[in-house]
Amino acid sequence: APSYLTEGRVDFPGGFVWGAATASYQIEGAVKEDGRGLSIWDTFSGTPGKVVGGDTGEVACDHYHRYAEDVELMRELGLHAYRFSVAWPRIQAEGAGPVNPAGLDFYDRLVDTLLAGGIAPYVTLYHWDLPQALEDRGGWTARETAYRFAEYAAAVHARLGDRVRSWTTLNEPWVSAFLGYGNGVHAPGRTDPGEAMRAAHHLLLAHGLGAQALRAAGAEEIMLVINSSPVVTPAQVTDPYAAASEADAAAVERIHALLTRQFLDPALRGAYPEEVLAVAERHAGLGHIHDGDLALINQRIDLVGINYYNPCVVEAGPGRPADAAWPGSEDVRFCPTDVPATAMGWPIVPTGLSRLLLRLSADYPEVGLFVTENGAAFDDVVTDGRVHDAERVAYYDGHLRAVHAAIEAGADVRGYLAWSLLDNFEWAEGYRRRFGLVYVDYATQARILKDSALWYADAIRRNGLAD
Ligand code: GBH
Repeated sequence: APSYLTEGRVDFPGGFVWGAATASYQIEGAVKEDGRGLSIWDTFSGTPGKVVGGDTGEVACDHYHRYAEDVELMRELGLHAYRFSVAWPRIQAEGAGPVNPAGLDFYDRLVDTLLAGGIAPYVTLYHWDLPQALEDRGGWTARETAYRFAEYAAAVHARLGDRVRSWTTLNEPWVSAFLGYGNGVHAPGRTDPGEAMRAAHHLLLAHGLGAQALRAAGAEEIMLVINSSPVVTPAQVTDPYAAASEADAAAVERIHALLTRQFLDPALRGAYPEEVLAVAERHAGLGHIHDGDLALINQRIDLVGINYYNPCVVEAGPGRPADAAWPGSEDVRFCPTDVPATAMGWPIVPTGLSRLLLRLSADYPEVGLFVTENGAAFDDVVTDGRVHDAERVAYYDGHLRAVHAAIEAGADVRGYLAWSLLDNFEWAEGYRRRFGLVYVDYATQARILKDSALWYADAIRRNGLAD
């Protein structure tokens, strides 16, 4: 067995929340139904050369029509919670103005079906499908988009707030800003470091204004979800306690500031890290940061959601930024590692999740943590109607042990959501990358519970891991 598998039985604290997550554009399909408008991902995936195989979300898992069957699978697995996102263009086709009741009806039905099955809905308001009409007016580089987001958030809460207690404003604003406007790997596919820095600020503003609107409407639990990674030197990938040179330690802290503190310091403390302000000033000036913005961004929230897949491995290394997604990373080299990796090429390092949770709980003790995504793509094959995904079982086992270790060491981690419930549209990678607990045969839309799903159901039932 790989060395990252620790042994022995572990029990999670009582009340620990177990679940799974998805996102609207990745699973729903039905992109033209019931008055849905276009999103930037319809445009982007419809542009040749942007997504592997020319795949789009037009049909995806057809969840829009099959949601009841999918909730039934969640019940079989015993999920406590299901995190899904609302497609903004279903609610406001053009991202502004009167709401589309038919779009809200879908989420209304979904929420009722979940509650009838004893599953708590965790609603994410923005998981990357910006209405194209807003992108045409500047998208996240435009300040106005933040105000439109707050109106949209209030509209969704007005319909679902009587039954949904947990609300997430944004999923992974770093990805929206730096892959969407920095290296152009995601929609809208723009490539300008100044635009990326502006987008990051307007996303934070949208979070603050949205959280304020949700709180005013009586939302019980408000969360910001970030993609985060522990930033480590190559030696620390396998030896978490390896010492780092002063230069390497500086590279580590710079990348940690760009990836994680850029979002959590404003949201939780009302201030940008100095080095992030310097990068913004260099690429965008500071005119987009208005007086009072940081106070608006710094709303009281209940939880920070952490999406973790792999550590970020760096060392000091003068040069130009290796990737346009990382303005401010001059003098940092991103390093390859030789530990086993998933089909995405992402190194498998469960101890990275303990390291990350412990650092965040030390740095931001005022807020609770929740693992809102963790999971892996492997090349699944169906044999006799089964999927024997032992590597994914090992991945989940290792990472859940890492979460448990962090809790034992004092981190306040309230729950864990597997990414993903279903195989789905993996953004720029299309359908070839499968992250699901449930296999989707796209030709027939048949669902097959993978071995990892059965294993996960067992972990949920015992609130822990067996020997
Ligand atoms: C999540 O994004 C998404 O929320 C989800 O929709 C998606 O399906 C899932 O993960 C799996 O991809 O070091 O510059 O190369 C994960 C986003 C992917 C962000 C890897 C950082 C590497 C950045 N992360 N990525 S870089």
